[in-house]
Amino acid sequence: MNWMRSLMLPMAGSVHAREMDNFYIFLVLLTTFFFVLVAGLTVWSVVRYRRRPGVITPHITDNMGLELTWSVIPLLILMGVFFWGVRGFLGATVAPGNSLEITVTAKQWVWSFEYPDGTRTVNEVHVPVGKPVRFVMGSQDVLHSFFVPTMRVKQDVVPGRYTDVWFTPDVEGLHRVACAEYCGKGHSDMAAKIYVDSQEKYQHWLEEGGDEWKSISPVAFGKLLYESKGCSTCHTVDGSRMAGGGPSWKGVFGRMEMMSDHKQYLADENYIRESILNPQAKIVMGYEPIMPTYQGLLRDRELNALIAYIKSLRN
Ligand code: HEC
Ligand SMILES: [Cu+2]
Repeated sequence: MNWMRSLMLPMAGSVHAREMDNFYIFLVLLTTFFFVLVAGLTVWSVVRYRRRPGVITPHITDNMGLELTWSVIPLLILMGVFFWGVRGFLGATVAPGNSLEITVTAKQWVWSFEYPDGTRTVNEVHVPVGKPVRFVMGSQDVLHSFFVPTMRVKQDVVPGRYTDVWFTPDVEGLHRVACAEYCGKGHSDMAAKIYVDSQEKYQHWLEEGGDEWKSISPVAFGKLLYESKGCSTCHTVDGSRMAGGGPSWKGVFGRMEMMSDHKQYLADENYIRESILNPQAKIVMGYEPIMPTYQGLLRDRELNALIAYIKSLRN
């Protein structure tokens, strides 16, 4: 059956994909069998009962046994097909609880991806082999469709609501995403790459982080991190003080900061870095020591971007 698979279908990248293929090939074989059977019997009857001089064709009006046979056998087969289909459909609908969740945002004409730790990528996403991954998807403009041929999944991406797909990739390497819903003139360019990585490669990629920082300035990247890493829940950037939060970042950089122990420090790069990685070391006068440490949660590149952003708010 493998030759049929490779003849008719693209490579299968998950257990689900192979199950769908088996189902598909079964349906092709089943319908071929019945096509040949019915067409063959028709031709045979035409020949067998053709008009011949002196031969009277028997006049048969019904045959209970035959009618039951051709009703009951197809009924049983179709019920089997139905339950096989439902099983596959339900399996494809509900993602396992331990899935890696990746948020997908579609907009004309790019796919952007966001990981649980806030790492963001554009048109490229890495997933570990053998682990279920669930894509939670939304659109910022029109209808798109997330289609991964090798995983045999395709799902509309709709503005104003979330849809999802999931699969457990088990073939390492490059898989492709295409938009399968015509969405404007750049539709055919709306493609992304899914890299299914070994555990080590995936870990390495996670440490490296996404690629978004490559395309924007450190200040713009810092501003994104300000929102995605939760700083914005405690710090404003317009000079106002957030209730129960920390000092506004506006004007902090380069200023002499008074600590709760009445010592003063210049807020330079090192001070900011320490404030983020070890917030309890120096507590700004008038504030509670509630800031969590970001040690191990931010990459150096991200720290630098945050510092650049805070610097840009100097005045
Ligand atoms: C739960 C609230 C909270 C969150 C979240 C938070 N901070 Fe803070 N932050 C504070 C508080 C309160 C202070 C002042 C007390 C202190 O110095 O620890 C502070 C102080 C600072 C300072 C020193 C400010 C000054 O005026 O000297 C910097 C810089 C800073 N935070 C950066 C960050 C960054 C970057 C993030 C996100 C990665 C972040 N904070 C997330 C509460 C928070
Ligand atoms: Cu599209």
